[in-house]
Amino acid sequence: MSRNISLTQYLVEQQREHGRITPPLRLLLETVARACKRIAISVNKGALGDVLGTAHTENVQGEVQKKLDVIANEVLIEANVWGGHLAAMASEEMDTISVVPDRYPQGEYLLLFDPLDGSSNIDVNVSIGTIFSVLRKVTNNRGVSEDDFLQPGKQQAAAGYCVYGPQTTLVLTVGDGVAMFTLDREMGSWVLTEDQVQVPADTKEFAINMSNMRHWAPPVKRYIDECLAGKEGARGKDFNMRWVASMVADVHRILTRGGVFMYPWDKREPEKLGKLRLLYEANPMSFLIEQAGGAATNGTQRILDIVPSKLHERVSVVLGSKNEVDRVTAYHREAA
Ligand code: P6P
Repeated sequence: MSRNISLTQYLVEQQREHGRITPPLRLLLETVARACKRIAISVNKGALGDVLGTAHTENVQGEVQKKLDVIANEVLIEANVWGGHLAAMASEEMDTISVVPDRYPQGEYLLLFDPLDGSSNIDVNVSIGTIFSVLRKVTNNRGVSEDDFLQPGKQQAAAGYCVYGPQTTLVLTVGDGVAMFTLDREMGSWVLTEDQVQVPADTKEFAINMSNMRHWAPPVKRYIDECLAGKEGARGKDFNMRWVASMVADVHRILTRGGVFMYPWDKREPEKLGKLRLLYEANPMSFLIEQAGGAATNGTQRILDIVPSKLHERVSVVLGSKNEVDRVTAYHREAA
Protein backbone atom coordinates (compact mmCIF):
# COMPACT_ATOMS: atom_id res chain seq x y z
CA MET A 1 0.00 0.00 0.00
CA SER A 2 1.84 3.14 -1.13
CA ARG A 3 -0.50 5.54 -2.96
CA ASN A 4 -0.03 8.00 -0.04
CA ILE A 5 -3.81 8.36 0.34
CA SER A 6 -4.99 10.60 3.18
CA LEU A 7 -7.88 9.75 5.50
CA THR A 8 -9.94 12.47 3.82
CA GLN A 9 -9.34 11.02 0.34
CA TYR A 10 -10.22 7.52 1.59
CA LEU A 11 -13.47 8.76 3.11
CA VAL A 12 -14.38 10.84 0.03
CA GLU A 13 -13.79 7.78 -2.17
CA GLN A 14 -15.90 5.63 0.17
CA GLN A 15 -18.60 8.31 -0.01
CA ARG A 16 -18.42 8.69 -3.80
CA GLU A 17 -17.87 5.10 -4.87
CA HIS A 18 -19.70 3.05 -2.27
CA GLY A 19 -22.24 5.50 -0.91
CA ARG A 20 -21.55 4.14 2.58
CA ILE A 21 -20.61 7.49 4.00
CA THR A 22 -22.87 10.52 4.26
CA PRO A 23 -21.19 13.94 4.58
CA PRO A 24 -22.11 14.13 8.32
CA LEU A 25 -20.55 10.68 8.91
CA ARG A 26 -17.43 11.79 7.06
CA LEU A 27 -17.27 14.88 9.30
CA LEU A 28 -17.78 12.67 12.36
CA LEU A 29 -14.95 10.29 11.43
CA GLU A 30 -12.55 13.10 10.54
CA THR A 31 -13.41 14.83 13.83
CA VAL A 32 -12.74 11.65 15.84
CA ALA A 33 -9.47 11.14 13.93
CA ARG A 34 -8.43 14.72 14.73
CA ALA A 35 -9.35 14.19 18.41
CA CYS A 36 -7.16 11.05 18.45
CA LYS A 37 -4.22 13.15 17.21
CA ARG A 38 -4.84 15.53 20.11
CA ILE A 39 -5.01 12.60 22.57
CA ALA A 40 -1.77 11.19 21.12
CA ILE A 41 -0.04 14.49 21.91
CA SER A 42 -1.11 14.25 25.56
CA VAL A 43 -0.26 10.52 25.78
CA ASN A 44 3.19 11.10 24.30
CA LYS A 45 4.00 13.83 26.84
CA GLY A 46 4.27 11.20 29.60
CA ALA A 47 6.21 12.45 32.60
CA LEU A 48 6.97 15.71 30.79
CA GLY A 49 3.35 16.77 31.05
CA ASP A 50 0.92 16.71 33.95
CA VAL A 51 -0.80 13.64 32.47
CA LEU A 52 0.37 10.61 34.45
CA GLY A 53 -1.10 9.11 37.59
CA THR A 54 -4.68 9.13 38.81
CA ALA A 55 -7.31 11.84 38.67
CA HIS A 56 -8.48 10.82 42.18
CA THR A 57 -11.99 10.21 40.80
CA GLU A 58 -13.96 7.05 39.94
CA ASN A 59 -15.92 6.24 36.77
CA VAL A 60 -19.28 4.50 36.51
CA GLN A 61 -17.47 1.17 36.58
CA GLY A 62 -16.11 2.02 40.03
CA GLU A 63 -12.60 2.18 38.58
CA VAL A 64 -10.13 4.90 39.64
CA GLN A 65 -9.75 7.23 36.66
CA LYS A 66 -6.30 8.08 35.33
CA LYS A 67 -5.68 11.71 34.42
CA LEU A 68 -5.40 10.68 30.76
CA ASP A 69 -8.80 8.90 30.93
CA VAL A 70 -10.38 12.24 31.86
CA ILE A 71 -8.30 14.25 29.35
CA ALA A 72 -9.13 11.86 26.48
CA ASN A 73 -12.82 11.91 27.36
CA GLU A 74 -12.90 15.73 27.40
CA VAL A 75 -11.03 15.95 24.08
CA LEU A 76 -13.57 13.67 22.36
CA ILE A 77 -16.58 15.48 23.84
CA GLU A 78 -15.27 18.97 22.98
CA ALA A 79 -14.23 17.97 19.45
CA ASN A 80 -17.62 16.44 18.56
CA VAL A 81 -20.24 18.50 20.39
CA TRP A 82 -20.52 21.49 17.96
CA GLY A 83 -20.36 19.90 14.49
CA GLY A 84 -24.05 19.15 13.99
CA HIS A 85 -23.33 15.51 13.05
CA LEU A 86 -24.21 13.98 16.41
CA ALA A 87 -27.30 13.71 18.62
CA ALA A 88 -25.45 12.41 21.67
CA MET A 89 -22.36 10.62 22.97
CA ALA A 90 -21.74 7.81 25.44
CA SER A 91 -18.45 7.01 27.14
CA GLU A 92 -16.99 4.46 29.52
CA GLU A 93 -16.01 7.45 31.65
CA MET A 94 -19.53 8.93 31.93
CA ASP A 95 -22.48 7.51 33.93
CA THR A 96 -25.11 8.67 31.43
CA ILE A 97 -25.21 9.87 27.84
CA SER A 98 -24.09 13.38 26.89
CA VAL A 99 -26.76 15.01 24.68
CA VAL A 100 -25.69 17.74 22.23
CA PRO A 101 -26.88 21.00 23.87
CA ASP A 102 -29.58 23.15 22.25
CA ARG A 103 -27.06 25.81 21.19
CA TYR A 104 -25.81 23.37 18.57
CA PRO A 105 -27.75 21.52 15.84
CA GLN A 106 -28.34 17.81 16.49
CA GLY A 107 -27.38 15.23 13.84
CA GLU A 108 -28.47 11.65 13.15
CA TYR A 109 -25.45 9.85 14.60
CA LEU A 110 -24.59 8.55 18.06
CA LEU A 111 -20.94 8.26 19.09
CA LEU A 112 -19.78 5.81 21.76
CA PHE A 113 -16.23 5.48 23.00
CA ASP A 114 -13.77 4.15 25.49
CA PRO A 115 -11.58 7.25 25.40
CA LEU A 116 -8.47 5.56 26.69
CA ASP A 117 -8.55 1.77 26.89
CA GLY A 118 -5.82 -0.08 28.74
CA SER A 119 -5.11 2.84 31.03
CA SER A 120 -3.43 0.55 33.59
CA ASN A 121 -0.57 0.58 31.05
CA ILE A 122 -0.19 4.37 30.85
CA ASP A 123 2.33 4.81 33.67
CA VAL A 124 4.46 1.88 32.43
CA ASN A 125 4.67 3.12 28.83
CA VAL A 126 2.81 0.22 27.18
CA SER A 127 0.49 0.73 24.18
CA ILE A 128 -3.01 2.07 24.94
CA GLY A 129 -5.81 3.24 22.69
CA THR A 130 -9.10 4.96 21.96
CA ILE A 131 -12.01 2.77 20.83
CA PHE A 132 -15.09 4.25 19.11
CA SER A 133 -18.40 3.07 17.67
CA VAL A 134 -20.96 4.96 15.55
CA LEU A 135 -24.69 4.21 15.51
CA ARG A 136 -27.56 5.93 13.72
CA LYS A 137 -30.28 7.49 15.86
CA VAL A 138 -33.32 5.38 14.94
CA THR A 139 -36.15 7.43 16.44
CA ASN A 140 -36.46 10.90 14.91
CA ASN A 141 -39.76 11.91 16.45
CA ARG A 142 -38.44 12.73 19.92
CA GLY A 143 -35.37 13.74 21.87
CA VAL A 144 -32.48 11.32 22.14
CA SER A 145 -32.28 9.03 25.17
CA GLU A 146 -30.16 6.16 26.45
CA ASP A 147 -32.57 3.75 24.73
CA ASP A 148 -31.35 5.00 21.33
CA PHE A 149 -27.94 3.54 22.15
CA LEU A 150 -29.27 0.06 22.97
CA GLN A 151 -28.85 -1.28 19.43
CA PRO A 152 -27.13 -4.55 18.46
CA GLY A 153 -23.60 -4.08 17.13
CA LYS A 154 -24.61 -5.23 13.63
CA GLN A 155 -26.31 -1.84 13.27
CA GLN A 156 -23.08 0.13 13.62
CA ALA A 157 -22.46 2.66 10.81
CA ALA A 158 -18.72 2.71 11.55
CA ALA A 159 -16.20 1.60 14.18
CA GLY A 160 -12.53 1.92 14.88
CA TYR A 161 -9.71 2.54 17.27
CA CYS A 162 -6.50 4.50 17.54
CA VAL A 163 -3.52 2.68 19.05
CA TYR A 164 -0.90 4.89 20.74
CA GLY A 165 2.12 2.62 20.38
CA PRO A 166 5.47 2.67 18.56
CA GLN A 167 3.37 4.07 15.72
CA THR A 168 0.13 6.00 16.17
CA THR A 169 -2.32 4.08 13.99
CA LEU A 170 -6.00 4.67 13.25
CA VAL A 171 -7.95 1.55 12.24
CA LEU A 172 -11.40 2.06 10.73
CA THR A 173 -14.31 0.30 9.08
CA VAL A 174 -17.47 1.75 7.52
CA GLY A 175 -18.66 -1.70 6.50
CA ASP A 176 -16.45 -2.06 3.42
CA GLY A 177 -13.45 -3.83 4.95
CA VAL A 178 -10.83 -2.53 7.38
CA ALA A 179 -8.32 0.23 6.63
CA MET A 180 -5.27 1.29 8.68
CA PHE A 181 -3.86 4.83 8.72
CA THR A 182 -0.48 5.72 10.21
CA LEU A 183 0.04 9.20 11.66
CA ASP A 184 2.66 11.15 9.70
CA ARG A 185 3.86 13.38 12.51
CA GLU A 186 5.78 15.71 10.18
CA MET A 187 2.62 16.47 8.21
CA GLY A 188 0.23 15.89 11.13
CA SER A 189 -1.91 13.77 8.77
CA TRP A 190 -3.26 10.22 8.66
CA VAL A 191 -1.85 8.21 5.72
CA LEU A 192 -3.45 4.99 4.43
CA THR A 193 -0.91 2.21 5.09
CA GLU A 194 -3.13 -0.89 4.90
CA ASP A 195 -6.45 -1.48 3.13
CA GLN A 196 -8.74 -4.52 3.09
CA VAL A 197 -7.01 -5.97 6.17
CA GLN A 198 -7.53 -9.74 6.50
CA VAL A 199 -7.27 -11.88 9.68
CA PRO A 200 -5.81 -15.34 8.90
CA ALA A 201 -8.41 -18.04 9.63
CA ASP A 202 -5.86 -20.11 11.57
CA THR A 203 -3.32 -19.10 14.18
CA LYS A 204 -0.81 -20.36 16.74
CA GLU A 205 -1.20 -17.39 19.08
CA PHE A 206 -3.75 -16.94 21.87
CA ALA A 207 -4.30 -13.96 24.17
CA ILE A 208 -5.88 -14.44 27.60
CA ASN A 209 -5.05 -13.46 31.18
CA MET A 210 -3.74 -16.82 32.41
CA SER A 211 -3.84 -15.74 36.08
CA ASN A 212 -7.62 -16.25 35.94
CA MET A 213 -7.34 -19.92 34.84
CA ARG A 214 -8.78 -21.39 38.06
CA HIS A 215 -11.91 -19.26 37.60
CA TRP A 216 -12.72 -20.18 33.99
CA ALA A 217 -15.68 -22.21 32.73
CA PRO A 218 -14.78 -25.73 31.47
CA PRO A 219 -14.92 -24.97 27.70
CA VAL A 220 -12.34 -22.18 28.12
CA LYS A 221 -10.13 -24.39 30.27
CA ARG A 222 -10.41 -27.19 27.67
CA TYR A 223 -9.41 -24.89 24.82
CA ILE A 224 -6.42 -23.35 26.62
CA ASP A 225 -5.26 -26.72 27.99
CA GLU A 226 -5.16 -28.04 24.41
CA CYS A 227 -3.13 -24.99 23.30
CA LEU A 228 -0.70 -25.56 26.19
CA ALA A 229 -0.40 -29.28 25.35
CA GLY A 230 1.13 -28.24 22.04
CA LYS A 231 2.15 -30.68 19.30
CA GLU A 232 2.03 -33.65 21.68
CA GLY A 233 -1.61 -32.87 22.45
CA ALA A 234 -4.96 -32.90 20.63
CA ARG A 235 -4.10 -29.86 18.50
CA GLY A 236 -0.89 -31.38 17.12
CA LYS A 237 0.86 -27.99 17.06
CA ASP A 238 2.56 -25.65 19.48
CA PHE A 239 0.96 -22.32 20.45
CA ASN A 240 2.39 -19.02 21.67
CA MET A 241 0.75 -16.67 24.16
CA ARG A 242 0.50 -12.88 24.27
CA TRP A 243 -1.36 -10.69 26.80
CA VAL A 244 -0.79 -6.92 26.68
CA ALA A 245 -3.72 -6.11 29.05
CA SER A 246 -4.68 -3.49 26.49
CA MET A 247 -7.46 -4.72 24.23
CA VAL A 248 -6.52 -2.26 21.49
CA ALA A 249 -2.95 -3.61 21.36
CA ASP A 250 -4.07 -7.26 21.39
CA VAL A 251 -6.72 -6.68 18.70
CA HIS A 252 -4.26 -4.71 16.56
CA ARG A 253 -1.83 -7.64 16.67
CA ILE A 254 -4.64 -10.01 15.67
CA LEU A 255 -5.72 -7.78 12.75
CA THR A 256 -2.07 -7.61 11.70
CA ARG A 257 -1.05 -11.30 12.00
CA GLY A 258 -3.94 -13.34 13.36
CA GLY A 259 -4.62 -14.80 16.80
CA VAL A 260 -7.48 -15.35 19.21
CA PHE A 261 -8.33 -12.91 22.06
CA MET A 262 -10.38 -14.11 25.01
CA TYR A 263 -11.78 -12.30 28.01
CA PRO A 264 -14.37 -14.90 29.06
CA TRP A 265 -16.89 -14.93 31.88
CA ASP A 266 -15.36 -16.35 35.05
CA LYS A 267 -16.57 -17.20 38.52
CA ARG A 268 -14.81 -14.36 40.35
CA GLU A 269 -17.94 -12.19 39.89
CA PRO A 270 -20.48 -14.67 38.45
CA GLU A 271 -23.22 -12.04 38.20
CA LYS A 272 -21.10 -10.15 35.65
CA LEU A 273 -21.33 -11.52 32.07
CA GLY A 274 -17.66 -10.57 31.51
CA LYS A 275 -15.17 -7.76 32.12
CA LEU A 276 -15.34 -5.95 28.78
CA ARG A 277 -18.14 -3.56 27.84
CA LEU A 278 -20.43 -4.50 24.99
CA LEU A 279 -21.32 -1.15 23.43
CA TYR A 280 -17.96 0.63 23.25
CA GLU A 281 -15.38 -2.16 23.44
CA ALA A 282 -16.71 -5.52 22.21
CA ASN A 283 -19.05 -4.19 19.48
CA PRO A 284 -16.56 -1.93 17.66
CA MET A 285 -13.79 -4.53 17.91
CA SER A 286 -16.16 -7.29 16.72
CA PHE A 287 -17.27 -5.17 13.74
CA LEU A 288 -13.61 -4.64 12.75
CA ILE A 289 -12.71 -8.31 13.22
CA GLU A 290 -15.68 -9.55 11.16
CA GLN A 291 -14.99 -6.98 8.43
CA ALA A 292 -11.46 -8.43 8.28
CA GLY A 293 -12.79 -12.00 7.89
CA GLY A 294 -12.52 -13.01 11.55
CA ALA A 295 -15.23 -14.00 14.03
CA ALA A 296 -16.42 -12.68 17.42
CA THR A 297 -18.74 -14.42 19.90
CA ASN A 298 -19.52 -14.33 23.61
CA GLY A 299 -18.77 -18.06 23.68
CA THR A 300 -22.13 -19.07 22.26
CA GLN A 301 -23.62 -16.10 20.36
CA ARG A 302 -22.32 -13.69 17.69
CA ILE A 303 -21.47 -10.51 19.63
CA LEU A 304 -22.90 -8.23 16.93
CA ASP A 305 -26.32 -9.91 17.35
CA ILE A 306 -26.57 -9.21 21.09
CA VAL A 307 -29.32 -6.70 21.90
CA PRO A 308 -28.05 -4.59 24.82
CA SER A 309 -30.27 -3.90 27.82
CA LYS A 310 -27.94 -1.41 29.58
CA LEU A 311 -25.50 1.27 28.39
CA HIS A 312 -22.52 -0.13 30.33
CA GLU A 313 -23.43 -3.79 29.86
CA ARG A 314 -20.53 -6.23 30.02
CA VAL A 315 -19.95 -9.26 27.81
CA SER A 316 -17.70 -12.30 27.50
CA VAL A 317 -15.43 -11.95 24.45
CA VAL A 318 -13.83 -14.50 22.13
CA LEU A 319 -12.61 -12.91 18.88
CA GLY A 320 -10.03 -13.25 16.12
CA SER A 321 -9.03 -16.00 13.69
CA LYS A 322 -12.28 -17.60 12.55
CA ASN A 323 -11.32 -21.27 12.88
CA GLU A 324 -10.14 -20.79 16.47
CA VAL A 325 -13.19 -18.75 17.50
CA ASP A 326 -15.42 -21.42 15.92
CA ARG A 327 -13.61 -24.09 17.95
CA VAL A 328 -14.03 -22.22 21.26
CA THR A 329 -17.70 -21.61 20.44
CA ALA A 330 -18.20 -25.30 19.58
CA TYR A 331 -16.70 -26.29 22.96
CA HIS A 332 -19.17 -23.97 24.72
CA ARG A 333 -22.11 -25.41 22.79
CA GLU A 334 -20.98 -28.98 23.51
CA ALA A 335 -20.73 -28.12 27.23
CA ALA A 336 -24.21 -26.58 27.19
P1 P6P B 1 -6.83 -7.56 33.04
C1 P6P B 1 -8.11 -2.69 30.06
O1 P6P B 1 -8.41 -2.31 31.38
C2 P6P B 1 -9.14 -3.72 29.64
O2 P6P B 1 -10.41 -3.17 29.69
C3 P6P B 1 -8.80 -4.24 28.24
O3 P6P B 1 -8.21 -3.28 27.45
C4 P6P B 1 -7.86 -5.40 28.52
O4 P6P B 1 -7.91 -6.41 27.53
C5 P6P B 1 -8.37 -5.93 29.87
O5 P6P B 1 -9.07 -4.86 30.50
C6 P6P B 1 -7.22 -6.37 30.75
O6 P6P B 1 -7.79 -6.93 31.92
O7 P6P B 1 -7.81 -8.24 33.99
O8 P6P B 1 -5.91 -8.55 32.36
O9 P6P B 1 -6.08 -6.42 33.65
